[in-house]
Amino acid sequence: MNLKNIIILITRKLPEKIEKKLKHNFTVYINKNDKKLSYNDLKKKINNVDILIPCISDTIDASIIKSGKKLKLIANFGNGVDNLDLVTAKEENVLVTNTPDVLTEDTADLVLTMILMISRKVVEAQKQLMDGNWTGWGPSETMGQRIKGKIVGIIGMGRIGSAVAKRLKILGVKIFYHNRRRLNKSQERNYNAQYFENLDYMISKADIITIHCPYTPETFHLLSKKRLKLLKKNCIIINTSRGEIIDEQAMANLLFQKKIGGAGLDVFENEPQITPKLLESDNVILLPHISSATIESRIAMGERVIKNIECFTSGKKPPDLVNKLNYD
Ligand code: 8YV
Repeated sequence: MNLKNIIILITRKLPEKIEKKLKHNFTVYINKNDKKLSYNDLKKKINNVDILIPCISDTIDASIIKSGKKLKLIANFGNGVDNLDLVTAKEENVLVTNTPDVLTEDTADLVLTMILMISRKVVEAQKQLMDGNWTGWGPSETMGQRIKGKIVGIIGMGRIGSAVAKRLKILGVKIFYHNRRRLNKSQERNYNAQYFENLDYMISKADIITIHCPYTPETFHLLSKKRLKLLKKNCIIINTSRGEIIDEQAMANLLFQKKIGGAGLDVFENEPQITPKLLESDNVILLPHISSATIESRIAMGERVIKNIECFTSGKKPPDLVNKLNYD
């Protein structure tokens, strides 16, 4: 097969090195200035494309997939695939791959960064100084909370949840976790982690809660308005997974009323929109979905996309298949 006959559409600007590698072998439509394609543009552009490389910022729904008359593979540039209609992809015989592993450590680092910054009120303290309001040391100035001995509840103990647990163990916290399946004894020992089947109970005991489950119809508003009421008054919520897993409005109200301790959020329910009350709340860190934004991670994600495409075009099973289709 002449690979140059294979047409690839990359919806966003990827690292130069990755685009160059793809262009070397295939016919590639790139997005030079990274302007997000409108829904209708994407629908038109996908028409004669064999392989689509989308990102989280693209909604690849049934209508888009069906417009890709020649579409055979969606090689998602990202780990989460909640932006894709997997059911339609399967019906239309379109394979889907993602980029697991390569962004685990960077995401876990950002979780730890937010836990430490919020517990020690770093943003608030810096603001006081930068605003020119620091009058000198005082024994009761900007007091945070000690991390050691605190209970951290991890929701979702997959790759990223486990990488977070590994880092937290060094800080001497107690690790509780809730997961679809329980880890084996040696893994639990390794992370010093205690399993809780009952999510309500676990979150009511935790000082910090961090979310690492994927967003699926089952996890939509997993932290619902009702559940959020179970949290301790000082509880800190960290979310680097997907905004839809928490009822953002309910969480914002609790933060604003100081009924919970703080939040570190890298993801939001309706990105790039943010519930206004969050912006008015104290002790929050609000970031624009940057948990995997390192040069190393972006290149590794791109390499993973290339590997999946190369396997597919040479008739081999792509390593990161999300839907198995013909390879079952
Ligand atoms: C990525 C992410 O940056 O991989 C994921 O699931 O949420 C992000 O860290 C994004 O998906 C890129 O498309």
